[in-house]
Amino acid sequence: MSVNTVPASASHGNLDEQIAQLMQCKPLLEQEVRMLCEKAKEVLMEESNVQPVKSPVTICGDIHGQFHDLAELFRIGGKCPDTNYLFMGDYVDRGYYSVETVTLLVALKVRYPQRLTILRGNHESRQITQVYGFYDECLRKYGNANVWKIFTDLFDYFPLTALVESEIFCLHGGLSPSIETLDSIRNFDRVQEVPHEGPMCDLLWSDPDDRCGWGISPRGAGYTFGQDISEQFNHTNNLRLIARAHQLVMDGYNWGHEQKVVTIFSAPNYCYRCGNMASIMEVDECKGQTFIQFEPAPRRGEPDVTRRTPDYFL
Ligand SMILES: [Mn+2]
Repeated sequence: MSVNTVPASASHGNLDEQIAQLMQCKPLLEQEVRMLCEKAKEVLMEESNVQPVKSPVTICGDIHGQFHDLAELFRIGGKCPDTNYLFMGDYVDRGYYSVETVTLLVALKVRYPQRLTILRGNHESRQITQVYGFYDECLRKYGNANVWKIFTDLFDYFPLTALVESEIFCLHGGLSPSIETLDSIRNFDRVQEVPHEGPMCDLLWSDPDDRCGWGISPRGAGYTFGQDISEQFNHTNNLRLIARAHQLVMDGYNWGHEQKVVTIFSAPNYCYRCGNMASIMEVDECKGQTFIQFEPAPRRGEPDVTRRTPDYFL
């Protein structure tokens, strides 16, 4: 019997049940993760390196495994698919619920592919996740590294950037001295581990800076770029704004380069100790934007982490 004989109304039943389970912060079985990621790969591989997105859409920054704060984000911003979302990467590492966080977002992507866009962050990488928590969390929750392998293989398919209504360019990190046009981004082969250098690396690692021109990044990857660079890039590509994540900002959002660049950070009280607000940016039908700030969800018996030192550069 072909799977095509399953009625359409029943085809999402299991996935809806899995989403309901994940919303309660309960991970899926390894075999369920494997099947989910196979479907997600089919969806993501069809997307562009510069994935077009329509308004209205709510744009979000780093989540970093803070599952209960992601639930708070959906409570404040509206549930998917009632609200369209664009997430700009860094779903895993740092927080204690990277597995539940990334599984939920991937499940929502498979269930509502047109309603949700999930870009790649610099933490969606085999190398970084082995250092900052996701690998260890997978071992702890599944007893082996299979789920880590499945997700990090899937990360290679995540789009690198998105373009909202042809005027807001969204990405995790920032610009690259090797990239002048959006077309040059459309042309590279993204299905690979995040390289240590080069244009794909820069998109996921760079940061805006007060100094003009290109600068050496203190992160050891990507570049810093000044207002002159942002203005030129926006002019060349007919853009109004660059929206990006990647940096902790205490109000949850921060304008730069005379409103040519905005940083959005959606992990409140980052690493459970930074004391920052989080925010999301709603872009309405008329392309106007509104920031919504939010505080941490009530904590649920997490271990004491006050001795951990956050790394503000990741
Ligand atoms: Mn980052």
